[in-house]
Amino acid sequence: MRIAAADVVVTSPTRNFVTLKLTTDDGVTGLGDATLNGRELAVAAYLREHVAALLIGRDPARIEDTWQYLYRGAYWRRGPVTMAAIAAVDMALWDIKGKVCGVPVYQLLGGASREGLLAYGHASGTSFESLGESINMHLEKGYRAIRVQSSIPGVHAVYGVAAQAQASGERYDYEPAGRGAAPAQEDWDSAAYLRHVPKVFDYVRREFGPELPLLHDAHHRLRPIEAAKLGKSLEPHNLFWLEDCTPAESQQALRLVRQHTVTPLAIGEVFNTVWDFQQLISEQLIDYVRAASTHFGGITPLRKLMDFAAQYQIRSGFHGPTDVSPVGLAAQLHLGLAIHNFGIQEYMPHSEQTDVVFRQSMSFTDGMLHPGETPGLGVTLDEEAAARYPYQPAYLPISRLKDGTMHDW
Ligand code: GCO
Ligand code: MG
Repeated sequence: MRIAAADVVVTSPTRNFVTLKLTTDDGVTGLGDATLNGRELAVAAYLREHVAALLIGRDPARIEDTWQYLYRGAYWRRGPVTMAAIAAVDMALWDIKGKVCGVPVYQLLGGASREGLLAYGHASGTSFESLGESINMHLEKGYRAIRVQSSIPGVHAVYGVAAQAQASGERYDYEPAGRGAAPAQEDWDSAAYLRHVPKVFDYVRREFGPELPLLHDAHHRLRPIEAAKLGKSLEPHNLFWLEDCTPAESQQALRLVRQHTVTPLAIGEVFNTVWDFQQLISEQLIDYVRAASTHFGGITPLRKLMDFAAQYQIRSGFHGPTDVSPVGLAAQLHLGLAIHNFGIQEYMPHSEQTDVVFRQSMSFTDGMLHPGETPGLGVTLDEEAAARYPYQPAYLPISRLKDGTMHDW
């Protein structure tokens, strides 16, 4: 069996997705996610112009060798564009192998280690009251773990606080920037944030009790000493994790945070290779790995990362925003089901339009995700539906301090 075609599909059913479709000479197809939010067409071009032709004629069964061929063979390693492109190839090859063998991909990865995957949903509010409503809505939908984000007095627009749709109970597809030719601008004030967040968790624990697993995302905005202070101030509230408390480039920053707090730490949604995690894992500076299969080179390297992390009792908390496509989500559901050191899976349901373009075998029941039993990854792409939603420029927001200084978003 040989790879006969490699096609890149860009579609925008409420948000942009880049999908690689590989077809073998026997007519078996495999899908891979190559979506890089706000820089989508760079990965589409990388695949179309530099990878597609290299794949034609290769044996689709050789997943590891193809991964190494694209990673080592390019000379220019790592980085989000390269690794999202390689991820798409890797996922598509696992999808093909599953279909050829007639089993879901998790069976190829060692079989299920659990019945389902604990998922967390995104609750948010502009006031304590609306936050409480949002948490209740998630509990009613079955979520057993909840990420809590809140507006901050004095800050105009804050990361992670959803617009109207969520509060009214509709399905929402969190697109903070919206579409447009340039990024929207938000503002930021770390001191105001550090004063307010402990009050938010005082409220949530008072209303919802001590047992509900709660998570919070600081979205790379704090300096190490500020992050340490936040972690310490949230200790009485027993968080499941504090996410991305400092910009992720500096692994050393986490040493300082760790010295001061026992609040569990999660990091790595913007990481691309094991090297970004090396110090964090070997020095046990984090508790959860936030990588996404889509931005980390696919299932093959993420599996290796999790085996490395397992030696240090570090668990998975794979990145699952709506900008990871249903194909990328499926890839990490199969992996999460198979590995021993699964922790939790982020879950933001995709929009209805997205669910029409990508049909999924996965299920969400009583707060637990399962990839389903369809051979391969369990996602099919409706190309006619995809063609109805052409690419639209969309950017994540940028963030500036009150004096105009650019800040981390
Ligand atoms: C999360 C993330 C996302 C990112 C988004 C950027 O924890 O889910 O922080 O919401 O902001 O993936 O493209
Ligand atoms: Mg995050």
